[in-house]
Amino acid sequence: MSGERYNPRESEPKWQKIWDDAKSFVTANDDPREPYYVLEMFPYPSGRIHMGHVRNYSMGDVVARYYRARGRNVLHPMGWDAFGLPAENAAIERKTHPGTWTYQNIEAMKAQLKSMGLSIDWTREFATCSPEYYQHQQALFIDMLEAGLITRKNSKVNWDPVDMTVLANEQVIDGKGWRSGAVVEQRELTQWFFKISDFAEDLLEALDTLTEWPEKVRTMQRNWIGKSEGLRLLFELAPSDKTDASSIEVFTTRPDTIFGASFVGLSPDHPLTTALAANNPALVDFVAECHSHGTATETLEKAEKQGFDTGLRVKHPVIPGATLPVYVANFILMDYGTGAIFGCPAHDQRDLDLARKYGLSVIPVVLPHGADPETFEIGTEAYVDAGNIFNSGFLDGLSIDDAKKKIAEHFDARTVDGKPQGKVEVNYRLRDWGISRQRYWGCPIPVIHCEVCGTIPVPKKDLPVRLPDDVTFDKPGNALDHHPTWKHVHCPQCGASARRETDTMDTFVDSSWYFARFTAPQAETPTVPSVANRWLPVDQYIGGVEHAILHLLYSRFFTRAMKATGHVDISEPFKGLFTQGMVTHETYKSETGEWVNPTEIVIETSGDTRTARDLRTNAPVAIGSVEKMSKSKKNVVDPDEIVGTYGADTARWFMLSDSPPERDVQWTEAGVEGASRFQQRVWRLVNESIEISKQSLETVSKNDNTDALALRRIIHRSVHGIAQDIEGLRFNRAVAQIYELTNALTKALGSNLGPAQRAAIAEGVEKLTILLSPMMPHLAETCWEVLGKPGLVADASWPDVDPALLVDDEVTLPIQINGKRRAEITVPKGTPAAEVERLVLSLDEVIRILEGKTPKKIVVVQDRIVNVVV
Ligand code: ANZ
Ligand code: ZN
Repeated sequence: MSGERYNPRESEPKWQKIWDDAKSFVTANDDPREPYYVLEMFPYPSGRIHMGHVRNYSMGDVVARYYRARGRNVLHPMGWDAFGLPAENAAIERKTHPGTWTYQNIEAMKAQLKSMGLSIDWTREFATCSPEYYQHQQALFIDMLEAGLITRKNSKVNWDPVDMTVLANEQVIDGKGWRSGAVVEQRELTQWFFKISDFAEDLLEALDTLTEWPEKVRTMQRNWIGKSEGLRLLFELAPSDKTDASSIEVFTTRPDTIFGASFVGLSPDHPLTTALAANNPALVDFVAECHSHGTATETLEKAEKQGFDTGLRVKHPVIPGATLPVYVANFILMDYGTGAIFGCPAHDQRDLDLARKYGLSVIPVVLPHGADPETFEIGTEAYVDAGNIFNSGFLDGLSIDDAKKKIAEHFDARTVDGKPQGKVEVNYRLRDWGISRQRYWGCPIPVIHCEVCGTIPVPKKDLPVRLPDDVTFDKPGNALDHHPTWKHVHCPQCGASARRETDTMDTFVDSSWYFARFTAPQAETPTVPSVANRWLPVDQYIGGVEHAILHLLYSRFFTRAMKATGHVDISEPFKGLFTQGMVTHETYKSETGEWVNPTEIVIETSGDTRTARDLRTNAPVAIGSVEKMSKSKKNVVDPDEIVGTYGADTARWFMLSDSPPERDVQWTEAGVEGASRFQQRVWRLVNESIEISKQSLETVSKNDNTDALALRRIIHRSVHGIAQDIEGLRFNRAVAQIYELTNALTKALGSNLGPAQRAAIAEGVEKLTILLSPMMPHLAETCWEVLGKPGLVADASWPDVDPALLVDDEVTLPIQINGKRRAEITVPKGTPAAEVERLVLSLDEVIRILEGKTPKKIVVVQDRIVNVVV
């Protein structure tokens, strides 16, 4: 084999089969070693893996293989997030069943993942669309329903008119459906909700304990939960013939600005609005106009501010005799606070927009530090920053915080309608999680609606509630609802004719507990608590930052809900979280402005300029900016092609080597070729040291040879440093250290090597092979084999480190020749005199000064000085 090029196409499938046959990566739950659970976010089976997957799974595999080598019992599973709309759309397009499409994709993608040589325990694989999985999700649903963690309520929902389904607020982006891109409408529907808002405070507080999460993700979750401390405040209505109501309750976080109030605002869905609309057709029209937009906060924030003067007035709570108008305004949500506000245009942008539009007064009451109260004015921008209160009677001169306290006390001491006028209150922006979806390809919600008994959970013995296979997608909407028989059932309680729930669960439910299922994927209950508790939380979770809110927050909630129902005994699912950057590539455009795929061009370099032309037509192609790989810009490379050309190890290596893992990595031909060359270099090095490695070397531990000792220091430092970098997920730095070690070993190879040097090289090459194995596992196995090492490198222990070789204990000795300092030399501390003498006499400067004479005497004071007498 020696002398030949390394051939990944031959060796990669070979080792994959050997690992498979040896069950190398199958994990036993009863293994007594300390557990370590590493997980990458499981893929949606879209049909093919992309380079983002390659990057994600390469990182996870390094972690998995590393901790295996460290003697941990590693759990590294893989599955499929397999429910969801694309399967239904594909079914409609291709006239097949969503399941057929899904399982074909799974098969194709699994083959791709296997070709990457990932150390995955495939015996634990599952797809969330299989009844074996979703029956347990249904059981969890029933337990959570019984534990009061789920409710059914009527609510305003985001309706996607293209996908014909409800979307969660998180799934509405810029007022549009996250998948369809259609402008979302508002509808009122009865929906199932997980009561995530009950956990708002806990979900918020526990973020502080997630010290192994990126700060940015924690901040995003904090903002999403959106805790506000404020005041509920009653405004007395001035007598009016339009309503019997006597007061309006608002929620404010800025009671300190009360002297700047210029109106009270009601949500279009506020009961008072509804009551007033009964006699006011113009108001009915206004409310309808508001409803034609989505409910998502973002949509409301961006929409133009609109108001409707109800004609009602309230008494100003702190200025005797003054009154304020009552408006209905489109930006006020009914399900936040009280659905009513007081508007202070000088210090709130939305209020200011409304005030400018309808000519309401703008009274500044917070004076920026250093500003002149006589001339300070508000233009088109509200002033929302710090300052001191002014124009505010008894609050004048106070800071915002002090004014908040004082005004809260003031209102607490007064009463309206027999209640305190103001009460301190905490509010959260986090809404309950609406999970009803009017789609077929999802987990059926296991309930039955009976006219006599109401809404009844399906008895557990009747689970799973299976999706029917014989469905058609020729009509828009929910195929389950269209099915002729599926929904007609008997009530499990009274036996009367009843109706099955035809909504299915949001697919984010499926991914909210799959990590727990992996711990006992064949169990007859959703989890085996003792097993789950041993494995969980996941030690290291790796995935994209796009899941910072949705999936990661839902999973945190679901884990708490599973704890409350006895399925696990932990609250946080993921101890360590790592969000990797994206894979980018140059873009190319033809003369006619069409995107061109990298495989269709050739690049020519002359000096510093690079030009591209079309492979077939020779037409020039413009080289564009570097962007995230995406089908729409055609700047994608296909993992299959890369693996076919260079091998999986090269792809893995390049993905790990080029940038810090949290940053974007740019895929380049030059980069992947560099990785491929490195693979061959390692292969040559190993081959050239086979003979050395196979000799028996009893003198290995003798450190009396400086070169050998220096090399051993590099080896041991690499072992130590690479371990630290992998543990810190600094894969690119680990890779850089492997390069250095390879260089050092290549340099050390040569003729006339003494036994200590040969031993050091043998040690170094063996250790290099192990260090390499998390990143280039196939190459490492091949090297291990040719070096004649026993077993598989996949089973080898991480090399031991001699701590003595890590301490930086070199000394620089001055060299005096005939009493004059002429040179110096750096040697490891404690280097014996004879060795120092040898080294000194081989120094160029010394040879020059000696001019061929033999020194009379050489005195080496260990670790201090060298005196040469000529
Ligand atoms: C008066 C005021 C003056 C306000 C001022 C702000 C600035 P956060 O911090 O996000 O909780 N608000 C209250 N309920 C609302 C609802 N249902 N829909 C829309 N807006 C609502 O925001 C709380 C602030 O948002 C509250 O404080 C209220 O306006 C408004 F200079 O009260 B504020
Ligand atoms: Zn019944």
